[in-house]
Amino acid sequence: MIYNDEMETLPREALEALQLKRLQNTVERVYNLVPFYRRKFEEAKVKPEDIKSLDDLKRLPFTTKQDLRDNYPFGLFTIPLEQVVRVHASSGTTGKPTVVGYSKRDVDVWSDLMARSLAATGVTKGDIIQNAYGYGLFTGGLGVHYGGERLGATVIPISGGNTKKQIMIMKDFGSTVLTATPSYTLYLAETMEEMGIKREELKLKVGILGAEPWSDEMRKAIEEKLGIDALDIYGLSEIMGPGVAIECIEAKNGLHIWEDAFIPEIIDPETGKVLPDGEEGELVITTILKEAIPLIRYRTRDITRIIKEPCKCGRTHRRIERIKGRTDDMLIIRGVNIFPSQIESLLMETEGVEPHYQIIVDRVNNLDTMEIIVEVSENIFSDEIKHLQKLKERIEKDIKDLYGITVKVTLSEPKTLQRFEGKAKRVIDKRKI
Ligand code: DLL
Repeated sequence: MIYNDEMETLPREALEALQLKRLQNTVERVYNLVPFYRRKFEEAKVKPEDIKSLDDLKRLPFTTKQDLRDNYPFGLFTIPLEQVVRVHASSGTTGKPTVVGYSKRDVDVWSDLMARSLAATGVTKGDIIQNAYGYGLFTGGLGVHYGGERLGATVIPISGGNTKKQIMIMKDFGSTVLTATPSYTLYLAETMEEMGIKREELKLKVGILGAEPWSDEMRKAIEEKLGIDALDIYGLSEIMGPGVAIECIEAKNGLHIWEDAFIPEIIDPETGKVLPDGEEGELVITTILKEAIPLIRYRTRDITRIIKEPCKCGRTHRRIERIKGRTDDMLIIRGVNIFPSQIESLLMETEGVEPHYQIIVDRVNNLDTMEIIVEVSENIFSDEIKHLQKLKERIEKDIKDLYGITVKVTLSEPKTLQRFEGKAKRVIDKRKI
């Protein structure tokens, strides 16, 4: 279903004219109100009036997570605190969190974009949304919550965790939509099995999953276990939260990025050069509707490409391909670039292993080493040792064939690896510790 027919199907020309107008307003706004931006623009020798076309966007300097940290907590806000009605923060791996603020209008726009996103996955006001994204400083819980209410659906604000109760409620309340990270969804499915509850006993029809990278193979496993359509939702707190981009149920192929609110670019992460549509690189987003903390050319570090072909659903907003990983998650093992999501795809295609794994990277005698610990299925586990040995060797060989590097695979007993209620942490890079 299309939530905002006029905006979501706006012809490209009109959409781009709207983008330009909003971009000019935003640039003017940050230049006048935020000393940080004024300084950066001056350094780049660019003034708001230089932005005459969308193409001029590339003249503006990038903004990074470090810039947000340097201006911690409220230094990049364009409005006084009495006009800020909400703050969120994302906890980085190191140091201080990244703080973002929202004006009343920002929350309103976010609710609308999130309602649009939910509608694009087929959710209507008749649906019951079990919202298992964490509530709190993380944007997942409240972001989905406000969007669900805006759409008129019934939202169960259950948050993450409390897994058995979660399943009881899902069954008793007849939840039709699950919103959670893919890794928590897997954990829910597994707990359901342990409780002896079959997927037919639930009314669940769609999962709107995101906040972390997940492979297509993982999607298949989730859809199979729960008997649902699993759709991908993308967002980041710096830009807004969930609902920046969403897969539509009609195509289930790429995520529409809401271009009346965001301008996406793909750059070469090494040189910063803008790449043409279709090429893979780092996603850079400029917000053009935000009040409290607009961001100009924010480097997301997420790797994807822009799909230029129009979508069969009729929406005119371009799509991005599912996120492959982050530039800072990419493992360089003896010079070979590997994304954890690629390892995940490979494991998931191997019979006898479960979607639970961990990657441990280390450096021994100046040489990078990689160990993959993966759980085996119950039925394989009871097999003879020689079968297990074969399975281990097969995965090692598959990885060698694909990347040309030797890794160590360790099989782990069923249900021994850590489960996650929010974002999964699957890589331990001891080289960085
Ligand atoms: O994860 C917002 C969100 C909540 C998105 C709920 C979707 C659903 P942050 O905690 O700031 O915000 O983390 C943002 O998570 O830069 C990506 O690296 C990653 N990420 C988010 N969605 C996806 C996705 C929320 N669908 C960071 N696929 C982003 C892959 C994703 N990675």
